[in-house]
This record gives sequence, C-alpha cells and structure tokens, in this order.
Amino acid sequence: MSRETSQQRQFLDLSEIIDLKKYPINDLENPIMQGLIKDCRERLDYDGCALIKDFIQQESLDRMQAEADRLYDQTFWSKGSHTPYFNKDDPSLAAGHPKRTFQERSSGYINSDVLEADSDLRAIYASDTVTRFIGECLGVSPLYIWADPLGCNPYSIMDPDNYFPWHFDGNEFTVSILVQESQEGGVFEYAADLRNSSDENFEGVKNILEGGRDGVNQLDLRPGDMQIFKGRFSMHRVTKITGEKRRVIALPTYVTDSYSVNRPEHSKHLYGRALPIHYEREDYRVDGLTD
Ligand SMILES: O=C(O)CCC(=O)C(=O)O
Ligand SMILES: [Fe+2]
Repeated sequence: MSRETSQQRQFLDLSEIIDLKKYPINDLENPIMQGLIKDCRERLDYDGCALIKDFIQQESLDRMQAEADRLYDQTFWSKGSHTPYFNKDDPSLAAGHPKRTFQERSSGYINSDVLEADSDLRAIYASDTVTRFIGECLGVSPLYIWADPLGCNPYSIMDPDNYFPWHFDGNEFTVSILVQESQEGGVFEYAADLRNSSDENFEGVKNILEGGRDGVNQLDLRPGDMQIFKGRFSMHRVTKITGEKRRVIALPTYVTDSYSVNRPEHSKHLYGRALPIHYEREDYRVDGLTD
C-alpha cells in the first residue's frame, strides 16, 4: 500500500481514500473541481450546508468502520443535559430562555487523540490537499485544521436510543463523513444561519427548542458522503436512533482561527476531559457569541 511521510508520521495516500478521478481535489483548476466548488459555495450561501455524494471510497469506509469498532470501548459517553450553548444554568435569565433550556443528550466521541496511527481519518485530516479543497468550497482562505486536540477530528458514535439535542458548535465549520448509518432515525436536522456574530436570535432558537419547524431542514446523508456545514451559526441536532444499528460519523473540523480551542467546560462535557491547552486559551475568543 503506498504511503506518504509527513511530520514523521506515515499516512495513507489520498488516492486510497478518495477516488481522485471522480473528485480530483489535487487539481483545483480541473473543470470538475471548478463546477463542484461553485455548487458547494452556492449551497453554503443558500443554507449553510453542502453535500458531496460518494466522496469516500468503500474500502476506506470499511477501514474507518473497523477502526471505530476496535476503538468503541474508548468512546467517551456523555449522558446529561445541555443547552444549545453548553452553558451552566443562569438563574438571572427568565425561565424558558434558551440558555436555561436543557435537553438530554446521549452519544459519545472517540476522541481525536486516540485514533490509530495509520487511521484513514487521521490521513484525511493531515492532508493539506483536503484542507485547501474544503477552504475553496467554503470560500475561506486560509483555512486551518483545529488546534483542539480532543475535538478536532473525532468519530461521533450514537447507539440505539441515543439522541443528540439541538446545539451550536464551538467551532466555525464542520465536515462530516458518515461511516455507518442507523437503520432508522439518526437524521441530521439543522436551522441554517439561525444566528450570526452580531445577533444571537434567542427568539428563533426558543421557537425551535419548543418544537417549531420553521427553517428546519433534514439532510439526506449516506455512508461515504461528505457534508460541509457552518455549525457555529446553524443550530442542529441528530434525531433519536432507532433499530439495532449504531450510527458512526467522522467529524474533521476546520477553522479560520488557528489558536482557539473549546472552553474547558465544553470540552469536559463532550470529550470527558480538559487539557492544559483548554485552560490556557479559555479567555480567547474571536467573536462574542455564547458557546
Ligand atoms: O453526528 C452528526 O451528524 C453531527 C454531530 C454534531 O453536531 C456534533 O458533534 O457537534
Ligand atoms: Fe454539532
């Protein structure tokens, strides 16, 4: 199997993961890529979410599935409730305020720092070619991989009956690659651009938390598809998993700010730990939004 060496670590070659004839992401001038990038930008402008069908090859999906199965016992399960912002309760606000609305979550992460050395997911994340391609789709340059060592590139695991409630992400963009779908449920729902960096739109958030469907979309995501998503501005959730099969999704995350990481509280809640870097960078934020 051909491999390339980068920063003293051996990664799989990109052609083992992505069909570069179908998606020549190593040649952004190629008309196929120009068309794809244009489509993604239009989708992202339209509703904050772009979907690239069959992006990952079946063999690579099989390897990721096998890796997630081997690492399953290391999943950090966070059962507990949270607001869309992962904040603690704030009794100074009125009852029913979104920052006081807690929903029960049950899902887990296989954190980025436990992925195997020759992991396909690590290779995808280490690839400047992939990062540049995603930056082009987002119309963002430079785009960086995330400095958060736990949250940057995990597998998210949802077992039967698990539910991942409405929330905003602490980072700007998320890329999802569905590895294994559940039999039923496990649908990704999102409310595009529900807030922006100068307006929290608590009214709109409250409406959806109370069951409103205004502006809520469902994504038809299949194994091998790649989704590019603006998770800091679009509130989203994954509906309850039904049936026997576990849902496994890879979440490589990209940012415009190469310094920022999750707040310690947010990191402990989702990934089970906070590391020194989370405390050192706790007060650093580029925007004033709540997370
Ligand atoms: O599982 C998904 O599709 C999305 C998960 C998610 O929103 C998150 O991990 O923040
Ligand atoms: Fe999210």
